[in-house]
Amino acid sequence: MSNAELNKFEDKIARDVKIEPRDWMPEAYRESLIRQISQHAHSEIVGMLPEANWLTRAPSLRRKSILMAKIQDEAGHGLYLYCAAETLGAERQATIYAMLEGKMKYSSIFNYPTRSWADMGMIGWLVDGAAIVNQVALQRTSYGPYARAMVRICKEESFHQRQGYELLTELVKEGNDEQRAMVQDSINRFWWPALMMFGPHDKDSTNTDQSLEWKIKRFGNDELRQKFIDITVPQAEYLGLTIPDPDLKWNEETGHYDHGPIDWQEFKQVVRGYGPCNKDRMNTRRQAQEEGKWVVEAGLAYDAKQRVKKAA
Ligand code: FAQ
Repeated sequence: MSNAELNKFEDKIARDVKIEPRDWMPEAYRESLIRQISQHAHSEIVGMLPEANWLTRAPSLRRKSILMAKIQDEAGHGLYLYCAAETLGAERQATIYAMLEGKMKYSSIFNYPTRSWADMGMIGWLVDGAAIVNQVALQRTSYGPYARAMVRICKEESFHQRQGYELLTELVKEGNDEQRAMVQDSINRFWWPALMMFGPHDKDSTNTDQSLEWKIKRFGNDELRQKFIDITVPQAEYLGLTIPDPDLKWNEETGHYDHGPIDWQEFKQVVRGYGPCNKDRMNTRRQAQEEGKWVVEAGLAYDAKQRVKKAA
């Protein structure tokens, strides 16, 4: 590395000029991006599983079509993100195997079970809602291919969030007491895991300071989590739901909601692989990888043949 290269990189970061695949970049910047983008891609793919659990039990054709479209969108998001990681030199299959071998993470939220139909609305409203808050900020991330992938992903996530909220609105406003109780039970289970999606408090975060400096992340974990809470509480009130946090209250002075302590022990357990569904999720993904091997091999063989043709 020459000083001139580093200066050029730092100057681009300072001026908010995107870093592109052929630009020189510090090795640690490249590695941190591969880590975050791959983790994000894995989350989109594993994230299809909790919803797929309810596809065959959707209560109407309309709901089934919406859910199916949403799950397919998540697959697409995974693909854009694997492509973005490839521009940094991360070979896709190797990245996928790293996740299947437990060497790479995916979002903690997808290790929780979906026990009722209300969970389909809750995932759209809370999980996609949390994902959007994070991803809107990532549209301004410093790495070009990641930022551009986020623009399209955010548009689709926005539809996901809305369909979730609409589903829940119908259940609580037009449903019976049992259906309202089902929605309350769902938020009781998903509220805290949704807050954990934003990662540990900044003071305990390993990557935040450096990622902020490089503008990979544009905000810290706590600021984004707070933003999500501030947006979501009034929406919960409209639905007539009680957020399962007795310490949650509006703070006139700060202009934000105060919230109770997050159970970081639970978060660590889930991230280490001991959440309610970790084993199940990994087994399903491993089986899918094994059964889909021939498709990958056929795709790669076709690609190789095309390259030979082009070169001839
Ligand atoms: N789960 O130092 P930090 C979606 C790890 S997409 C598991 O603060 P960082 C769409 C973290 O990796 C949801 N691990 O980390 C959808 C690090 O370990 P490492 C995914 C977590 O990267 C909806 C360690 O803890 N979104 O939902 C989690 O600076 C519905 C210390 O943390 C993204 O990935 C966690 N929740 O900040 C799909 C967005 N949090 O890697 C289907 C992009 C932290 O050093 C259905 N990612 N860790 O070994 C990001 O913005 C960041 O990576 C954060 C974490 C904010 C998630």
